[in-house]
Order: sequence, then C-alpha cells, then structure tokens
Amino acid sequence: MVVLTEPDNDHLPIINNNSCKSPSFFNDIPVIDLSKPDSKNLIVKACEEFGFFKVVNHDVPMEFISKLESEAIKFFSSPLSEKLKAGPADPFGYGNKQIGQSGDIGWVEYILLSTNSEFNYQKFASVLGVNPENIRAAVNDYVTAVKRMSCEILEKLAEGLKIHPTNVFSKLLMDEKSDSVFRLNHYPQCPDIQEFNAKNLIGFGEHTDPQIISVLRSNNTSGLQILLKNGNWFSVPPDQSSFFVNVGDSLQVMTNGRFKSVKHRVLTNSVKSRLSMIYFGGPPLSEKIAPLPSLMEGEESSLYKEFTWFEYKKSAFKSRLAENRLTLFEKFGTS
Ligand code: GA4
Repeated sequence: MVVLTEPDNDHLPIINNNSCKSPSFFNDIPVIDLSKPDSKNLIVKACEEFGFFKVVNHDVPMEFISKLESEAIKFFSSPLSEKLKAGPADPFGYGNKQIGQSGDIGWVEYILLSTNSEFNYQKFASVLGVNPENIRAAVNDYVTAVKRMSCEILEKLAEGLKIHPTNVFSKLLMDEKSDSVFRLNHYPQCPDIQEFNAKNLIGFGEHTDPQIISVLRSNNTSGLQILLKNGNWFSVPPDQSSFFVNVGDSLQVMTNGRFKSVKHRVLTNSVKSRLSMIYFGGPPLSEKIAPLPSLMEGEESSLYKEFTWFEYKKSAFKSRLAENRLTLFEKFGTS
C-alpha cells in the first residue's frame, strides 16, 4: 500500500517506500508508428486496453521541441522572485507547488496557458528579459505542430472505430473556440528526503485529464507513472524523441466508456530534474459531451447525463486532483 504523509516543514506529499514496492517499468506500452497504415487499429486497441500509448514517427520538428525546451529551461532557472511575477496561476500563469484551486500540492513548478485566448506573454518575457514575440513564436510553433499530430491521431482513431466523418473528434480541436490548454511542468530534483524515510516526492498527484486527449513530451528523466486496470502503478520509461498520449475524460464519455481515461501521476527523484510539455486538446465550451450515436450498439444507452464541456470543466476545476470527476455525471454510478 502506498502511504502518503505530509512532512511538516513543506507540506509536500511523499511516497513512503518502506511500505510499497517501487513500481516496475512498463515495457509493454503500445508503440504507434504514425507512418504505418495499421496504426488506426492499433490506436483503438491501445485506447481500449490502456488509455495510453507512445507515438513514434511523428512529424513534429525536433527544432520546435528544442527551442521551446531551452526557453523553458531558461525560465525555470530564473530566480524565484522573478518567476513569481508571472503568477499566480489562476488558472493561467506561473504556479509553484500549488496545483489547481482546491489545495493540491506537489513538487512541481509550471506555466499553464490557454491556447485559444490572447495570452500575456509579456509576463514570461520580462522574467527572461527577452522580446515576448520570441516566446509567443516558440509556443505557437510547438503547439501548432502538436495539435496537428493530435488531430491526425484522432482521425485515425475515428477511422479505426469506423466512424464517419472521420473528423468527429479532431474538428473539436480545430475549432477556433477549442478550449485547449498547454502546460510546461518542471520537477526540480527533490531534496534529500531521507529524513522522511522516502525516495520520492510526489511531483503531480494521481489524476485523470478532463479534456479529450493529452499529448506529452518530456526530457530524458523518468517519473511518469500510469495506473493499469489491474490496479498497479507502472513507470513509463522516458523517451525524449517520442510523444505519450492519453485518453481524457471527455473521450471516455464520447465512446460511452469504451475507452477509459487513464489515471497517471509524476514522482520526482533526487538525481535529475524533469521537464515536460503537455498539450490538452479540449472542445469549445458550448460543446455537448455525449456518446457518439454511431458507437452505440443496439439498445445501448448513454452511461452519462447530458452536459457541456463548460459544465464539466467548471465542476472539474473545483474538484481535488485525485477525485473521480466523472462520477457526478454518470447516470448509474458505474465507474
Ligand atoms: C489536470 C489536467 C491539466 O493539467 C489541467 C489541470 C488543472 C490545473 O492544474 O489547474 C486541474 C486538473 C487538471 C484537474 C482537476 C483540477 C483542475 C487541477 C485540479 C485540481 C490544466 C486541467 O485541465 O485539469
């Protein structure tokens, strides 16, 4: 059993390794080669089995990744007093240890921004002492390329599910009102916590993502773990040239529970810091989130009450990280 304790001095959750075996590496992660014609079926299988997979042979240019990564490293290396000027994250901006608005904390600092509204890059640029246009361009190049890849994945997914038209999911991300979010997470090396009898601090506590799809890229540092259906946590071996994709709550609803949004978390370590960039593809606020009629077989009825993304998001942002946010929207309280 994992025991969470809160050290008095910093109120940070730790994992007590005395009472749990370190999770093993999950070496059977489905790997989707986007250039292969059979990838559409493999994506469906991965979403059904794990709600999680790794993508290789994507066409996101390495230069976009490196450029944004180096800007992020410069930002996070700035003095805390400077970085705090780009906060607080309410929800957008610079955040340090506090996650969301309901009291969750982790050994992480981050920048959270919305991809569709005019964002105040000035706040970040002034911390770095650079022209805001440089940051805006680095974020835009990266997010545009990752969004394109996410749409390609969602179209293959629709093809694999034999849904027509195949843009049912991707059009929600392409919509100019798409409520998507982008996040840069920095997990500094955790301090020597031997005194707490533990090897890892929780960087980002367990949770599912509320949106449709999340696409993550990290540096070569481990830390990401996913919860498999058998109830065990597994560590995801890092791979800085690939992307990791997970099913979000909204995609779970649109497939009437056929795909499950996967619980994941990040643990820190005392050897190397971790930097990740995540694109969360979400629908427009007014969009109804409901099972696609073409996926309902025979007499099958929706497992969920009717709701819009606005309603779900509002409720999600009030919840605690580890909560099962969909429960409130289920008709029969199944999951
Ligand atoms: C999880 C996915 C995204 O990182 C995020 C997170 C958001 C936040 O950091 O403000 C939330 C979390 C996330 C779900 C529950 C609420 C809201 C923190 C939290 C406790 C930006 C999102 O969209 O939902």
